[in-house]
Amino acid sequence: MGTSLYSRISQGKRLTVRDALSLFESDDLFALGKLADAVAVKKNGKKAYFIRNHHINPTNICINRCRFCAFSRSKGQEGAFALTIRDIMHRLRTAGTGTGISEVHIVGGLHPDWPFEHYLKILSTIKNRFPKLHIKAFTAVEIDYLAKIGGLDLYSTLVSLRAAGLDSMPGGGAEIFSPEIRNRLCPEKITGDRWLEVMETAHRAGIRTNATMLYGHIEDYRHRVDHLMRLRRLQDRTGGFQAFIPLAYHPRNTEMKGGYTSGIDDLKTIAISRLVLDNFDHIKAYWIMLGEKISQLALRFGADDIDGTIIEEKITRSAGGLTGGQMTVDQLVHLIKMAGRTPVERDSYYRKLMVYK
Ligand code: V47
Ligand code: SF4
Repeated sequence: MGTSLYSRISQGKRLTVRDALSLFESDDLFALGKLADAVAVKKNGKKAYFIRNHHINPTNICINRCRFCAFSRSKGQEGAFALTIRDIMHRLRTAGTGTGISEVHIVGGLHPDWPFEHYLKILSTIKNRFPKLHIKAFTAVEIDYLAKIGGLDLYSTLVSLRAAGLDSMPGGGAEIFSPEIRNRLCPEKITGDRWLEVMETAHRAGIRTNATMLYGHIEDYRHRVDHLMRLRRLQDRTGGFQAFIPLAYHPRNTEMKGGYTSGIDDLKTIAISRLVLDNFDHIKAYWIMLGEKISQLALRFGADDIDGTIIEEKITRSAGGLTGGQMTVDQLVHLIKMAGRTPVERDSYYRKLMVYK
């Protein structure tokens, strides 16, 4: 890394496309980590956040069948599943017992037969039974689909979902925005521009969301930088994103094959995200995809959040995730403390629930 870039970053100057590319091309991982760590500490102190959460995937039946997705199935195919609302409630009751989860994260496939009302019913049934549970549900891809099947515009779709119980939205489905890569990864999926439009509309409707980037497959650094810049531009306009989560590609059981990402690339991507996305408060090192040890290191390379207890995660596991599906609060607290950070249990809006000294 050149000295002028180093000093510009230290002074908090906004990175250009060219700067970001040269960071990706640099081998100076330690300098990069130090810069990103300084930004993270400036934004969030020495805190590292986690949440008690539970994931529910209502169905893996999906009309899109993205090439990197090992989770989805076609209707009638072996391994296809669709939970009833009773099943969902049963899972929530068991997950909530004794663990005190504060958030449920619901994402799934685009089911060919479920009507819009079914999604409203999922939300309202959960909300009626667990009024304090925060519902983070449906990626921008699902919201676009719900608007289509419900025959409403995006804004009205989001308002109806919110009235039924939706509190915020996760960041999935972003993949890589650039059409040349996206068309090869997931030709059936909404475009990058449409993903951004859904998020912009959600932010305008007062719904906070996250953003992700799937990396380590067929893209190159230019595409990652383009992706980050588009997110930064939208965030400048709306301020509605809470956290950015780089998602490391997992190749097992997918049509695309390829290898796992390297730990070096994972840390680099976390650090550069922290530096480029100067208008995002939080960078999340999603431990279930990065593995426990890399996510721990990531807490010293720019990340300030490692997601949560996550009981029953299926998307990563279907694609060869190397970690188990659950960590206890004690394990998360230990992992964070060993990284030299203060564990803070948060709610879905990053308000502190408990600080573990
Ligand atoms: O949209 C699918 C990705 C996403 C694979 O917002 C894969 O807090 C790697 O978005 N290898 C879902 N990734 C997960 C997601 C997420 C996770 C945790 C927290 C939040 C949040 C969001 O997983 C999908 C897709 O981009 N994905 N297949 C795969 N083989
Ligand atoms: Fe369907 Fe999402 Fe998997 Fe694509 S990534 S096939 S949209 S479940």
